[in-house]
Amino acid sequence: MLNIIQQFTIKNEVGEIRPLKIGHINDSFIVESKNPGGESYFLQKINHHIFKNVEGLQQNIQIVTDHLRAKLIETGASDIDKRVLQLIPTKDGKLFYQGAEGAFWRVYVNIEGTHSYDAITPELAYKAGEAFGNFQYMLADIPHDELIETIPNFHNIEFRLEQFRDAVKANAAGRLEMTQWLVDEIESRAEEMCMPERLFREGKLPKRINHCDTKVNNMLFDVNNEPICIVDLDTVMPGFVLSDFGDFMRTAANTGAEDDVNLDNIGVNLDIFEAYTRGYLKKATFLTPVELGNLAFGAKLLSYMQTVRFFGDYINGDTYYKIEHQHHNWQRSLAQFKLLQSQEEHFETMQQIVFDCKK
Ligand code: GN1
Ligand code: MG
Repeated sequence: MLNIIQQFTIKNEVGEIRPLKIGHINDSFIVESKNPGGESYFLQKINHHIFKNVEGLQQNIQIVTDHLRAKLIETGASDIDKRVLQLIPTKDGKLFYQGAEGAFWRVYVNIEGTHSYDAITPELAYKAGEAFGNFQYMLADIPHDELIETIPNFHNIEFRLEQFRDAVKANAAGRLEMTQWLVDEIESRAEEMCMPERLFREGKLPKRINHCDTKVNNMLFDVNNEPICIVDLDTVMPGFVLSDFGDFMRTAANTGAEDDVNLDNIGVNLDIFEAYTRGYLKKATFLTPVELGNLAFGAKLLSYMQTVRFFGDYINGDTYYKIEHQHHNWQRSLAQFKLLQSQEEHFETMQQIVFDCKK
């Protein structure tokens, strides 16, 4: 590990290197400085089986962070180094290092004095809504063809359903016998869930630059509990704003955990839903009536999509997400499906909240 970090243009002598237990895809480490108070680093091993074009991925992140930094300078923001991620190049000027064994690595400056949450209060959700709304606003003028789709069709539910149906057909891990009922639940909603893709083809729903992984824990808060930086920029790409709105609700406006083993814990948290919506709409002033009218649908869509993705991975024999135990992907699928059912039950209320927050 020491050999890897030394390939990058870091300023300080390296101290302790600690693995972090975050994310389902990449492996992350904090690299401390040996000198007290010196800059520390966030080292990641990029999962190149999932991000197949690492060069394009890193280029995207550089474009996005440069753009955000320029916007922050323009608006006279303070503490810019805390507000936007900064990639550290290698000694030969590249944005990643490929180790001898084929693994790909990257390094960011670690933003100190910040924390993240897996569960938040309505007060913080309001601030998070403003921050994600502002993030979309700041990225709105990056020309779409400057960014690659780091994972093609990432939040395209038609594509995700195609992959899912292939998994069901192959039944590679022999896990369908006990789980067929959930395949049926997914299929019975498929037509409804593909609505945004149809609206897009009809020219009624635009694509904008999205984060595409607005999990609540991808936002860093400072010591005063103000959102300071949005992290995990791997999937920033054009998509529907419904995705970013929905993914935040999937992870934050849930009374249980993403993989809660006790399904009774799971349900929509309407206070968080309301607070986030209010914050988001304050900043996302660019939304069209069709986007607004479908935000609540976005919450259902992202729970549905995540059910499809976790369950598809379970059927395939766990080839995509990191798991902590044998049936983890099944547990996650059940938890996400339970959230979807609760969102379906409260759909009219969620729609009304969006409508009231817009007034
Ligand atoms: C993955 O690795 P992480 O936690 O940032 C996934 C997201 C899923 C999420 C589910 C590249 O994100 O799309 O929503 O797990 N990222 C990728 O928690 O597939
Ligand atoms: Mg991510």
